[in-house]
Amino acid sequence: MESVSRDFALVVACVFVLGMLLPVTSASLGPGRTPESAAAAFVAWNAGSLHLRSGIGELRLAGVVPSLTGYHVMYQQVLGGVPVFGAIVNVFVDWSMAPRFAYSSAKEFGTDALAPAVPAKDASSRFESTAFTASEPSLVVYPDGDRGRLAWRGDLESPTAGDWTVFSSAVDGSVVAVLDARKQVTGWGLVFDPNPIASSGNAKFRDNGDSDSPELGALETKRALEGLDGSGYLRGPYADVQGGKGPNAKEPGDTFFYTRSDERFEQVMAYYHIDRSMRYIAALPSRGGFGSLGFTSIVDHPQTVKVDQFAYDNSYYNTANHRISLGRGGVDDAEDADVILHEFGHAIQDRQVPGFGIGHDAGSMGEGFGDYWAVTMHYSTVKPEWRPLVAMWDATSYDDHDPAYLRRVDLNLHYPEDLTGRIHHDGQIWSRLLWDIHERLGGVTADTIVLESQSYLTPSASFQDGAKALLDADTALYGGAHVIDILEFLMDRGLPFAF
Ligand SMILES: [Ca+2]
Ligand SMILES: [Ca+2]
Ligand SMILES: [Ca+2]
Ligand SMILES: [Zn+2]
Repeated sequence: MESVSRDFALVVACVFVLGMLLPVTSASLGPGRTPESAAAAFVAWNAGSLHLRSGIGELRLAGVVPSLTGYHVMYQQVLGGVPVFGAIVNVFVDWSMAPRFAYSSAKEFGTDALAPAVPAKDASSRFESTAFTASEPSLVVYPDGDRGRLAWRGDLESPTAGDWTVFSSAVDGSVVAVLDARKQVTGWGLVFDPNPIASSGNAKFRDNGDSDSPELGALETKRALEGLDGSGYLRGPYADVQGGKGPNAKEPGDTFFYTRSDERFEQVMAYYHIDRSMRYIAALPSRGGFGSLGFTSIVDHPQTVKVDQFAYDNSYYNTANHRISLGRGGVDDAEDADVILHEFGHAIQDRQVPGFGIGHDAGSMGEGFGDYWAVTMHYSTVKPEWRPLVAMWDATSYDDHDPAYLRRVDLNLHYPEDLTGRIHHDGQIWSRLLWDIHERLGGVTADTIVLESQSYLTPSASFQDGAKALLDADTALYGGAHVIDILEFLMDRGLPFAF
């Protein structure tokens, strides 16, 4: 009984049943027929086209679900006593008890030997050695391309790191598949990416009091908003966005199409760009496969963001309440992804080393990393000569350069003589170091080293600590393959380092 109800839950959760319409077969089934008997007869007639080598013999009744038009008799495919994950035959039986058609995702494929070489207790201890609580392992055939792999299935839960269904080979213990067990919806929104000036390559745009224009409207680009929780709000596993002076965006259909004069546009900006950063970090190549936690501390809970919070032109991350607050002075700060991502940079560091940023050096590295993070995230959408420039749109309200920018990561500043004591300025020594590493090693490798290095530090780390951490991270991650490059760039900046 237990296994029947579990399999039935699987039917409901199954997201990849393949549609396949079979020809209607008429039948006279006689009196006393039930949905089950009608469906069983239908399966017997159509075993070949349902991909059932052994006909009804490889199906186990999973449940009968009524709908407006009849009954849906669902079977779980079972090979050698082992259920095939997601392999369901769903037979439609109308109100007159005539079976009409079926949808089948049954598999006709070769499988591993159907007796596990890895015992259940080994799979169990493996699942439980992670940061999760795990269900008892259950044996399944996991469809892997055109082959069925015998696997232990574990349903893993964590209050902070999500819920996952993991399939571990019952032949050799390797990871076969990891599925996100949370049901989420993908919505759509209009955003600047990263901002109208950098994305268009045209420096002429101005705020004009937050007004819409056809040219700016053309740069409001449709993007998928992933992971929405289905509440209609801009909430998901990685971002939780709230408005300032007006209401929180709420769209029951998860379509968030606003123009920049509507403050909900800024809310969509915050959701999209933080969610995108989180997904990027979560997907960085992890070493060691499942069970190695990667940058879990960064991505394991949503970042709260409040946009359009105050009328003055500032934004900040607060290490006490862990929130990002963005102002609406001049260009609304959340209309420029660089500003959002700079603040998110502070959040990343706080998630790695709580309270990071005490004192001049750590403060400067925090500002430099925030600028670097904005740049590495906008890199692919901005023309090369403007990539090092941060917040080109927000800066049109207060900067006289042509084009305007808040800061840049490619200045030739030198330690210690170019220090001013102001961390936003001095952070440009650090961001230039990171930029050079990025340009030499490429974004993914540089970002991985930089993020990993930050995990080693204390909240009041010195430049020398930060430099050593970069070298330590490269040694741990890549066997020191890039140590010579990093040393070269440290010397270019005059930054102190020691092994
Ligand atoms: Ca706006
Ligand atoms: Ca602003
Ligand atoms: Ca404004
Ligand atoms: Zn900052």
